[in-house]
Amino acid sequence: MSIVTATYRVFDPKKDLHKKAESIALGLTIGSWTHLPSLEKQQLEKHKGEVVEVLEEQPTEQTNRAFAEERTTGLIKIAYPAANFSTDLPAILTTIFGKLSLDGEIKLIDIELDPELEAAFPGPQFGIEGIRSQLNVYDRPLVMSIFKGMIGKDLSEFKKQLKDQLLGGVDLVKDDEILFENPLTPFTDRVRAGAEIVKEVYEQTGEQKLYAVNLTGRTFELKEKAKQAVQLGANALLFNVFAYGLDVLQALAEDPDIHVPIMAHPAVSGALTPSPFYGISNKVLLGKLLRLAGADLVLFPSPYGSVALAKSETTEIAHALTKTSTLNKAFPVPSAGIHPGLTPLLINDFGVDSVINAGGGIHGHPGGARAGAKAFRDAVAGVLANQSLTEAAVHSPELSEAIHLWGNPA
Ligand code: 1AE
Repeated sequence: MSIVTATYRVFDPKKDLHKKAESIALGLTIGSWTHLPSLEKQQLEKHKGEVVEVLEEQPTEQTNRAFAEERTTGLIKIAYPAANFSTDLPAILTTIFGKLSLDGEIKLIDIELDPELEAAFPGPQFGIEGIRSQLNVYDRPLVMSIFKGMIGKDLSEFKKQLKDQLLGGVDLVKDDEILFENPLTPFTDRVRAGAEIVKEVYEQTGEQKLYAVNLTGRTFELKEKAKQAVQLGANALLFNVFAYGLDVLQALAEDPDIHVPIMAHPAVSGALTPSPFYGISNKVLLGKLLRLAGADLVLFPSPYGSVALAKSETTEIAHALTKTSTLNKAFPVPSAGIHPGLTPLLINDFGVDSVINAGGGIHGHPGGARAGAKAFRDAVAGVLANQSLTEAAVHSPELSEAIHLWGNPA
């Protein structure tokens, strides 16, 4: 029988984790068990949630400070039969963490879908392998940059920024997630101009590039808009998935007419993940669920920049996106406040199968975006050649300037 298993961290004022686990397992499935007549028990057996494991933990200082009275802290793991839900993420999430999430003192730490259930989800359509083969880049982390300061600017600025970033050597460029439909750079104009420039750059350099246009607007218009974009030459999409919902991402990823990589932005996810006491772990939300729903590239805060996550969390996200499974692997894209000096740390943490992504760290380069992009490429090449950044900078004035400006924390 197909199942989903959920692991929660609980903070139990009644100090009985087994009882708590049993009440969740039954409360989220058949309601009650002990007093049922045996015929009903037989009928409901296949719908009953099962407590798989209960593990008491030492409460941390933080836990002791957060609650007025003493709590028993621990992990409880519950298996939910797939007979209870339809095969879609809204049904699964509502089953395992619907009303339960309102408790406010329980955090969803992990989920596991058995292989049969996992196979019902699309996963990344291109993933790491597919994107590498589109770009013809196999042996290094990809470098990506973000349009910056585009609000209030017109298409000539868009074209200039895109060209500079691509000619500097980045592999992918994404729209800023806060750039929506607007009269100065309308969606379709960005797509057309983006496709033209990607072609020009290919003709000039022989390098294939991806430009991810921000797919925005009302939910029920997104599919048509994405299809139109693909017809006009879009070769990637950026999607603010948590402003819409995971199932919307899945619907886009599954559509054969939207056959381009989809980049998931973490905007809004911070409303669900940061508390240790409630919400959903980053590993589940940005890792497992985004991969299941079909994100090819996943942006998340790195441990180092302007908005940072703990390294243990970023490692878990990256692992969830790339561990062996029936689904394609998604590219981890540690982001936010990234500059060339962080390249050794990022490659050390996330390996070659990752994307180094920067906005301010490219556009803020004293030599402009083209020099900023070149500084990143030279930093990557240096790290892969086992050089320190200082050594790599000897033959790269762009990297040298970047280190001078932002530092070399490695
Ligand atoms: C975690 C998302 C990062 C992002 O989208 C973004 O725009 C970063 O910009 P910079 O690199 O911090 O300037």
